[in-house]
Amino acid sequence: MNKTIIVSNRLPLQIEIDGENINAIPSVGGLATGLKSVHKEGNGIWIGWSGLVKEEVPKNLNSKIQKAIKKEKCVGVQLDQKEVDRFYYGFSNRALWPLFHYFIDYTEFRKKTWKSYIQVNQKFANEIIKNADEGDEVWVHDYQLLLVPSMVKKKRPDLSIGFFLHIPFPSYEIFRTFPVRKEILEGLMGADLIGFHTYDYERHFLSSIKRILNLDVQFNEIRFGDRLIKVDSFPMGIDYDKFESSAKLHHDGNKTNKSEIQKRLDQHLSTPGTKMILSIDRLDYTKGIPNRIRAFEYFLKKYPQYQEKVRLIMLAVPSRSKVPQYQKLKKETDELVGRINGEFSTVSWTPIWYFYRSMPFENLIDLYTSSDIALITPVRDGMNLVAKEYVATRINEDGVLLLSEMTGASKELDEALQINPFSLEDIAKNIHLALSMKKKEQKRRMKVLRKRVKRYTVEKWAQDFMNSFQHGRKQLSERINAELINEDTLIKFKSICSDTSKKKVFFLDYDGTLVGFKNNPEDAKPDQQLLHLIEQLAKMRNTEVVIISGRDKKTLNAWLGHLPVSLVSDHGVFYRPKEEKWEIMEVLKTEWMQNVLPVLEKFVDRTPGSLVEPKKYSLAWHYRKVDAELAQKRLIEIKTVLNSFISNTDLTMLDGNKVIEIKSSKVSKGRASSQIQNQFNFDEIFCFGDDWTDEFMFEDLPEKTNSVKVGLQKTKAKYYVHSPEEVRRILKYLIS
Ligand code: GDG
Repeated sequence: MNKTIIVSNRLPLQIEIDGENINAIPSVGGLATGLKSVHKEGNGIWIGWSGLVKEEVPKNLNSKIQKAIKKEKCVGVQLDQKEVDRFYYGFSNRALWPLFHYFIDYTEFRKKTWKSYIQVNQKFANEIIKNADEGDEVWVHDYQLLLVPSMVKKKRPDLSIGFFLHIPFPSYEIFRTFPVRKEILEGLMGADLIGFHTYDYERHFLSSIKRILNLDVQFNEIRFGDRLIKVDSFPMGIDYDKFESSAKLHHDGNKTNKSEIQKRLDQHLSTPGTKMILSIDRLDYTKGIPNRIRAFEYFLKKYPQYQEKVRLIMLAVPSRSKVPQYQKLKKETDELVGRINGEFSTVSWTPIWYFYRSMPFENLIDLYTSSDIALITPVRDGMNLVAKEYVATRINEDGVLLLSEMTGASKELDEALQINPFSLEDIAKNIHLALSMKKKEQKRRMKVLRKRVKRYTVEKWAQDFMNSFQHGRKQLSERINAELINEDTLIKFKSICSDTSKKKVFFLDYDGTLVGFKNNPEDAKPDQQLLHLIEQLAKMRNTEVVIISGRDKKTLNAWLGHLPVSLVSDHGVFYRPKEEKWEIMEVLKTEWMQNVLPVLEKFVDRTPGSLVEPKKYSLAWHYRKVDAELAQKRLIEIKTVLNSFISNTDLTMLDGNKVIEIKSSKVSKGRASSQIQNQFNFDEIFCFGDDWTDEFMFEDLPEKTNSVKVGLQKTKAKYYVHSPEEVRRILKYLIS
């Protein structure tokens, strides 16, 4: 049975060293809960860093620590202090984190940290490769490991790789500023499924893929070489039951055994008419903390009736305190809280209670259940689980959630009061609205919110991702109805070729079959190696080679005319039998071109990067260099316009690889290859092609044909291979 390997920067455990004793204490965080069924209950393993740097671990305890980690079904990736400083604090948290959260000014690109990021990602990849058995599934998490998918896929194409990004993916205009934008995207292209919290992040990512890597995207699938990469959104949820049941327990619990925090909260709430506003986050500049404090100050000034009645409780958990921007934020927050408390406090009231620390889970529940309002104001946040946790603890269906529209959670939590975190006016107005909201309205909203958070939990999220992952694997095997060429097929082909008594023919498409696609059509000129290969093939006893292409005869002549092969140009309009002159295969009318050409030229005027290629018997509109999104739009327009031109004619419109071609429906590679076959009646036929125009050959040639598709699309061919390089390897083997 295949296993799943989960990979994240940090392992879901904490190592405690007590003298010679080592304890690996499992974390109870959301991710660990969501992945429990895949990890501990399945036969999975989790690969990551233990949180201890090499220098901290006494040498004699190393193997003990690894053992303790292994007991938790985990595998440790060891990092030293320099690696943590450069890979984690440096590149991950001083370059990627700010960039992905739209803080371009904070984004520091340094070659040294980038090098370390590559090297540590390779370390993770090596550990995966070491631990993976044939056909395993690998699920990689988050921005610290963006290069891991490709590093693994390169060495182990048998593994299915999923990737989930927990933070936003920024818009193309932000992402394009990053010096290693291309390398980052290429790093992800090893994955088979890429998940984001929201559709917005998905579309930003696809936009960068189209523009920076110039790849083909259809709906939510990226064509990468011969692979299809699926991109989708999976909004992460929480362990709902844990929060709800803790809140119930808190509600029904022993009233005499209250925590210190709860006693303080009760004291404040004991005065009639008093209310509490809560915020919880890591002290991070993405969380909009200074704006929140300023907005609260503005609120107290604008609505003075709430002074001495309303209190803001702010729990800010220390985070990345080694990074200067976080130190600056800490200072700013301290000063703001100090100033406002100094300005507004009275003998019995301080407006802001500020805790700069982390609290035990039970105290979080005290805070959530005692607060009338949760004020969540990030300027950017991938999801924000605090918002969902607040909702889950509101067992009486009261309370109001004020949620920044810049969080991923805002896409799902429609019934929250949504705020623009950059507008103090908007925040203050909504605090006022929340404080004066009737219980009935609070309940109406909270009911809907709770239903959503309860339904889509973290377990459901993990399940959904895994299902989509496995579905993708199944779909791939169904999509390819042809058989991958293996050693047995090669032996069969070879024995056909060795039988000199039989008349054999090779119908070979050119672009995409013998040479890979190039951005510039002229760059696909055959190299010496290819010319030699075709020549040798054509010199085999009793063997004909026919190069059959959509290209014009001038190009074919110039590139391949000197070889002892037959040539078919323009999809089957012209034919040059071996060592003879060009002849016409189909007599075609061309008057229609005068009407269609101006239409295509108009499209060229309006579509930068596109061009018209007038051929002798057809017209082609190329859009390979057009901005991907504009191309999509224009394609719909041009097809509509052209369809009206060609209805009731014998013209047809072919939708090719970044080209639309109008030509007579009397011409096709299928018709041309069949004509040649009928003329010579070959005993054995080989046919290699990669796109839809070659499908006509696969369909029209006799049943006995050994037809080979290059690429993973659905096909009528019997066999398939992955790339033109493989075609060349096969042909080389046949002539050897
Ligand atoms: C990243 C993305 C995305 C907080 N203080 C204490 C404490 N917490 C817990 C909360 C919550 C978690 O930490 C914070 O999660 P968030 O989602 O709000 O934010 P990030 O840490 O920035 O997480 C974020 C998330 O990944 C998941 O994909 O939603 O957008 O930035 O669970 O309860 N827990 C305890 N004591 C505290 O003092 N015990």
